[in-house]
Amino acid sequence: MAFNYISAAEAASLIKHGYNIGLSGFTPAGTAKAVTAELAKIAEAEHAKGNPFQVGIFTGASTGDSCDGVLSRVKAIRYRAPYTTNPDFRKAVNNGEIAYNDIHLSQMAQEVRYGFMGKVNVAIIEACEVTPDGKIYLTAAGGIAPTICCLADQIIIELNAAHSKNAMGLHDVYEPLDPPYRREIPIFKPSDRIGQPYIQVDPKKIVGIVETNWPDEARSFAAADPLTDKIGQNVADFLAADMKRGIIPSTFLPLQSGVGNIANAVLGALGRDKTIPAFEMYTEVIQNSVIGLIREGRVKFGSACSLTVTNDCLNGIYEDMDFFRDKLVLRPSEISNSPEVVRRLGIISINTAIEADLYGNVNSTHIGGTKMMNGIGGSGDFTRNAYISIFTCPSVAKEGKISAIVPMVSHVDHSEHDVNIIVTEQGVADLRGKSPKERAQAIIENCVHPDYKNILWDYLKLTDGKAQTPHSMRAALAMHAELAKSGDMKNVDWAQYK
Ligand code: 0RQ
Repeated sequence: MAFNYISAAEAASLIKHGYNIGLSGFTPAGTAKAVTAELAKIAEAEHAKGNPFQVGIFTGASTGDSCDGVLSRVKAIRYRAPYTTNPDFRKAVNNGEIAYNDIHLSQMAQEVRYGFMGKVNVAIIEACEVTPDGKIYLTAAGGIAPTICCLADQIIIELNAAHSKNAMGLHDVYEPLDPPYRREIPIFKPSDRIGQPYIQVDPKKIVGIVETNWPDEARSFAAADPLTDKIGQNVADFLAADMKRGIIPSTFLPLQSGVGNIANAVLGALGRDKTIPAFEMYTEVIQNSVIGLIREGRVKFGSACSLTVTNDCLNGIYEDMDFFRDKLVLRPSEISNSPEVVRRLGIISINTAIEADLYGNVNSTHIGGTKMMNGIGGSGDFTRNAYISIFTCPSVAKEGKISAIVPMVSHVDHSEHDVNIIVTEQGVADLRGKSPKERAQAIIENCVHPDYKNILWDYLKLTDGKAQTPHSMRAALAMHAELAKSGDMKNVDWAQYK
């Protein structure tokens, strides 16, 4: 079939007020860019005429500025799910301008299929190749692309020359059946391939192809610093010790690691620790550090949803595809993050907390209990089902005015039942096999910053010390209240709660 080649502006004009649009991509990797940037211009023009213009966005994870950024600045987003990292989007959500549904990334595709979020009108898919018989070859991420291609009335392809056609073959596209027909997802090791390297669609649904040359909008990383290096080293030392004790098999287990500078530092430290054998990753994002470790032979295989790497790193992969072809696979997010597969493979999960409490509950999403930061991402998919679940964070934030360890978290994303290990630059609290009271001791002794140790011991003295989970209900959020009042948690005065 001969396709209709159109401009990004013509493609955007197919999208009407009230539509739900489905986007390829996962993190800024593989996300459509040109059509959403044009859509923002249409929304702005319509608003200037006094007309409403807003859409719903369904995607894999965060996107780049050319989607969440431009669209939130012109107030063109009514609804969005799931995870996002864009500062302008965050501002709009916390101003009450956008209905934001922060769900586990593994659940996004199936919740769209189940009809929980409404119809997908148009899918915008970034591809490195599309064939006349409707085979779409994705770029740097799997995301929810297979599902939205299947559900959408119309598909727009962004054929992006910034992604080499060498990306063809990177993907393993597989979509499970819905209950009651679902079967096991037959992945038994990270390198197993179970699907096709492309998405097959009816070519008649492809209403236009937009040719672009627009690199991914991935963030670059801050250089490692002594704090993130120390956290990374603590994680590596803990894992090496657990392997020595026989808790982790001597062949090691596949790792999942979140995004950001701490995750990069953790992987750097694991790569350097030669007592840990070369390992595999079954994860959602592959960052620069993993690519370096694959080249060095320290990571044997990487299964992920996206290559969330800098553009020079991505081009290096494309150029070296003969080397990487049997060492990397990209999957849709419902497979890369599948709880079933995570539990089966025995993944060691490593994610970042905003704050943790004395009993091991973790907040990954909210500041001060009410304001959204980014979202839960895939951290819950992995944590709940991991062989060992680890959370890392610096012991203090904002020049020491905030303790990351608090009596009670202001919002719960990962409950005490799921969190095994907490790591700060101060040390490692091993919560496995411990009662809540034992966990509190381990966390204060090993993870809390020296400035806050006595404050937290004194908090426990306000409780009866006997209950299953000792708390003073009046004082449990007093450190947060003090931060809001004076700007420094250290000023908390327990005397008023005695
Ligand atoms: O503030 O931006 O003003 O400097 O929070 O914190 O230390 O820079 O760390 O960028 O790794 O983000 C949990 C948000 C950490 C992230 C979170 C302030 C701090 C700073 C950011 P500034 P850092 P990071 C993989 C798995 C959830 C999803 C997930 C995240 C800013 O890792 O979104 O894990 N995770 N997904 O100063 C107030 C506190 C604070 C605080 C830190 N206790 N109170 N502010 N900050 N602690 C990804 C995917 O799923 C795709």
